[in-house]
Amino acid sequence: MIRVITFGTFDVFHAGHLSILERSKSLGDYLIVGVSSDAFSTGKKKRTPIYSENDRMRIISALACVGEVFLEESLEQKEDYIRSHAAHLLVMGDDWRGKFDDLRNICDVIYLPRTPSISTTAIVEVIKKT
Ligand code: C2G
Repeated sequence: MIRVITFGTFDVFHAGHLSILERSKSLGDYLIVGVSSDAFSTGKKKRTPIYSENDRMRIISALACVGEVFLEESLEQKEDYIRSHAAHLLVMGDDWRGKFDDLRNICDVIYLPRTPSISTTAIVEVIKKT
């Protein structure tokens, strides 16, 4: 039973988010997702998420590929989250390539390619212009 963990804000949920979650699940048996809190995400992206952390967690937890979700409050707690959820494999998008290599002493770490040409920022820009 391989437990996979991944993290993200997943604001304005789109097909790129779905793809990384489905690919993450396919690398193991059970997928755990850390959803970035509003405060953490605002600090990271310099923009308040459009969907609240509660709504983002509800959307992610309703997906067939997701076993459970929890709130991710900081990057520094990543090791604690991996340990407390007994994860064997950390999956991140390749925009984070190299950033979590230190965690290889507690679990496997894989960076998957991002889906091209889709992002929350681009969607928001299109909506603004419409
Ligand atoms: N993603 C993707 N393709 C896209 C857009 C996003 O594969 N076109 C992936 C990202 O690589 C990430 C996940 O979807 O793995 C969530 O993306 P974000 O919400 O932008 O995540 P981020 O805020 O970078 O949070 O601890 C790290 C963070 O929580 C990661």
